Amino acid sequence: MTISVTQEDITKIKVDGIVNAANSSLMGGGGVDGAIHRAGGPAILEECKHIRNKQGRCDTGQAVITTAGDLPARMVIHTVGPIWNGGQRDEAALLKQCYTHSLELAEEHGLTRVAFPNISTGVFGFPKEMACRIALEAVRRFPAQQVEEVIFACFDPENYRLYQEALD
Ligand code: AR6
Repeated sequence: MTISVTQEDITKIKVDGIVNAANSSLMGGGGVDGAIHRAGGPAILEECKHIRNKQGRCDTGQAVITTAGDLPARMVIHTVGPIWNGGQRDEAALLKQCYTHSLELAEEHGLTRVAFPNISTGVFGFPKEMACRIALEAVRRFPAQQVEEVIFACFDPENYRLYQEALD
């Protein structure tokens, strides 16, 4: 599996699947979640509502999948990162699960190229350096069969630098 990093808006990336850093309501929000729903149009929210009605809220560390509406990507994987709470609430393990569960969904749906944002490192306050280490380890250890390429779409310069350094 190839791992790369780019500094761009994830809503502009043309891959099979992009990952959304959602919240457990699945009803949209700010940050990358807001950007994805804005750019993707109402179809994504409609599918999220359908999922909500069927299974209820999405727990932290879990992921669900929808189509991508008007986005150039084909599918959106919505995962719920942990809110940073000083590290005492299993945040690291939960963040790792976000990456692993998202990749499992990608495998199930035959997605070969997947782009991740830096889950939990915005509003949810997860320390960026630790999040970078966890994300890379989770992706590297994932036993991928379908997924050939993972792209880390870093939006802020600090995350971009961290991933670049870690991948060098
Ligand atoms: N493309 C790629 N990355 C982005 C984009 C974008 N268009 N916009 C922001 N980021 P955040 P969280 C980066 O806050 O911390 C929402 O309200 C941003 O620089 O989007 O997991 C949800 O509904 C940061 O590095 O997600 C939840 O309630 C990263 O995306 C809550 O925020 C994650 O920041 C989730 O918080």
